[in-house]
Amino acid sequence: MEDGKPVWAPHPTDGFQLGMIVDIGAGALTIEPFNRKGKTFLASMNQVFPAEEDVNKHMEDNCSLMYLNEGTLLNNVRVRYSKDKIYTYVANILIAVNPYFDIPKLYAPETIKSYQGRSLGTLPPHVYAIADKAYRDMRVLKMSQSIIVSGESGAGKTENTKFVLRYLTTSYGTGQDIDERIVQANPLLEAFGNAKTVRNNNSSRFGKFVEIHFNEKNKVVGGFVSHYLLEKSRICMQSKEERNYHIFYRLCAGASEDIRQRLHLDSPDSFRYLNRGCTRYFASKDTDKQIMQNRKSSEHVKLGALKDPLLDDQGDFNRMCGAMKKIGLDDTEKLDLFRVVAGVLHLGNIDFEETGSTSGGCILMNQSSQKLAYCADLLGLDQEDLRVSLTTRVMLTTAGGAKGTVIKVPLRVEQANNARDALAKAVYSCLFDHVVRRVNQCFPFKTSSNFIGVLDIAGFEYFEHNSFEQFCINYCNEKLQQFFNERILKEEQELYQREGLGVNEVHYVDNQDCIDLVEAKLVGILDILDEENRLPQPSDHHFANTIHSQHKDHFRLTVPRKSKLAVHRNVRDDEGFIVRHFAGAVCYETTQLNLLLEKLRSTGSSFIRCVKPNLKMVSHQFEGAQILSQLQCSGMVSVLDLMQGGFPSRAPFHELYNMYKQYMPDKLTRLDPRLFCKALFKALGLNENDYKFGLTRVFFRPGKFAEFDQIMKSDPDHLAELVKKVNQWLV
Ligand code: AOV
Ligand code: MG
Repeated sequence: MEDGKPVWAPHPTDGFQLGMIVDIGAGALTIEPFNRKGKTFLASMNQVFPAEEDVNKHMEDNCSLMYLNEGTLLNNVRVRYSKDKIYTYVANILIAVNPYFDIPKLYAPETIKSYQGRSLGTLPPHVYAIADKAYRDMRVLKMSQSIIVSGESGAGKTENTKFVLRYLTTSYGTGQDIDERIVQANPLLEAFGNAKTVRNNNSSRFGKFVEIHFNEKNKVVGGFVSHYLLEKSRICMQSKEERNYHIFYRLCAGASEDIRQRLHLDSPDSFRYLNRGCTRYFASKDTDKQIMQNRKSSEHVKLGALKDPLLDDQGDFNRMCGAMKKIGLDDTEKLDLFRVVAGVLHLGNIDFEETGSTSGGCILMNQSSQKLAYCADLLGLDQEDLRVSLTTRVMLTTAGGAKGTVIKVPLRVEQANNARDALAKAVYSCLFDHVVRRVNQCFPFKTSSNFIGVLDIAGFEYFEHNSFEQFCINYCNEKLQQFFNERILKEEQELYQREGLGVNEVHYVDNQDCIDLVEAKLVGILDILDEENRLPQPSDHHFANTIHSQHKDHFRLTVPRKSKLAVHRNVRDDEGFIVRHFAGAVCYETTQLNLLLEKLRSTGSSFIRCVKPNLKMVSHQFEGAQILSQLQCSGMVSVLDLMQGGFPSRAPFHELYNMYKQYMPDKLTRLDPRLFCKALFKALGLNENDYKFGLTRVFFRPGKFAEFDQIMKSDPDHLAELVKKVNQWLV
């Protein structure tokens, strides 16, 4: 970097601004922004990056730029986004910016056709190109593949996952039912596992790995869905302006009169599990009186005030029923699912009151007997059993010696409330397991040769209050980040080795210490939590203290994730982060995660990094600073560092040969592709530091392939000049 050259310097909201270095100090640079002449500011050396000469130029593969750094990456993605080009490669990794509107033809059937069998990079970047690469790799290498889709909440993971599934089943299916079923399973899974959150109106509250299985002829034979970490707390309680799972509202809004009566449904307002999310969809200026009036208006009487104007619960209900039919669920099965959903709602409406007797304990409040009756009926339980289990707890006494006797201890109101909520969560999560199991029966397969799996898990999350569930999600993401580092780095290294390039090892930021903090035996957070749960009187405070005393001065503990995003957004310290609501099922979940990673490790992998362009969830708005955070968090910036020091552009000899032979003299084209390239490069007098010859391809330093390509495709006069040069060299 030098005086007078354009640079990218930090900007608080845009991420970077274009400027010029006007002075170089000991640790800082003085920058003059291009659009505010004379208004200089200081920036530290490591925050300023060289800019491309033409900042309006954009590249399909970011590695074709001359300078690979976070400034040029952000700018490239920005320029492309402004032209509705939402996909960009960084070598083989796909960046996908959520456009928040339907880009015409982007996913049309003819677009699907055009990507079939085409190598990555021959057509504009697309999620279809990644899907096709996975398919071709599977076929050629005879090895299962995985596509890992990541990004923060609302970045577009689930949508891109669906595009991959649609692409593969359309392109390589057999045209039978199975293809459509794999696609149609999604609306059903989303109905039971997605909800409106403040970050995404259709947020997946579970992770999934969808495998499409292929036979020896590489045709689709079936599918399999595994699911991870359904968020259970949402079933009983939602944060402000969030909702419970879609299915509850859809059922209330869309069920036929007959079903409504059989399930005793009412508007969502009348159910505790739906009306506590404080979800009032009225403008904040509305007075309470207006809100009450709105509530009384006919629409609200019919659908309930919890109707979200952005969501079409009734239409979605019909679409969901359509999907259920397509995957082969009949009306009885459908009604059975709805019974359980309604049962959970009625369960939530059961209230308790003190008995007033000396023995303590509680009884059902007056109106609750009816709710209990509904619930028992819908869930197929005995009313009395249900009442007893909600108001008492079973204890095994060892008094009197030999065998323990079972006694029933009455519960206090607060304990009974907890028992009710725990039961609701258990029932709903069993229901969700059942839905996934049932979906899997819709696309069975006897044998399969290989599969392509698509992983879509909830993205890294931070809320004002982060519970155990956020902790699990973030831990999951941390593990995947490690896998990403491992893969990209390892593959890059292996390729250099295979091609005999003799390049030094590449280094990257490792997050093993963060993972150890969570999962180390005995001293890891999960083991400490497990221990705490076994204590007769577990407490938040004791748990937090143990963690802090075990990990004094652990830098990950003051900042939970070593990500600029977390620092940026003032994520609270680890104590608050972890201890707030802790609940069981720890060991189980970490085992459902290790299996997944084992599976991923045994496959070839591709990565899609989704990016959320703005917090308002609107189209055509590029909030640079927060996009930059996402690119940093997803490891893309580290990848650029790696590429900048390596040889990011590469082209097989035969490809170069085919591309340029038409311009070259016969004498040259008679050589085999490798020699052809060698001769051509020598003749052109290319700088030997800019490229390296491997066994099968040429590797270029950042930006050098673009330069070379430009020389080759320049005007005819210049080309004639080149050919003359080559001829001379050949003599
Ligand atoms: P997520 O899966 O990454 O969030 P989604 O895939 O649900 O995010 O995307 C959020 C919303 O963005 C969708 O409902 C669409 O409205 C819009 N969207 C995303 N991708 C596209 C696209 N390619 N074209 C048009 N609109 C799009 V989360 O599940 O909350 O982490 O856990
Ligand atoms: Mg999602």
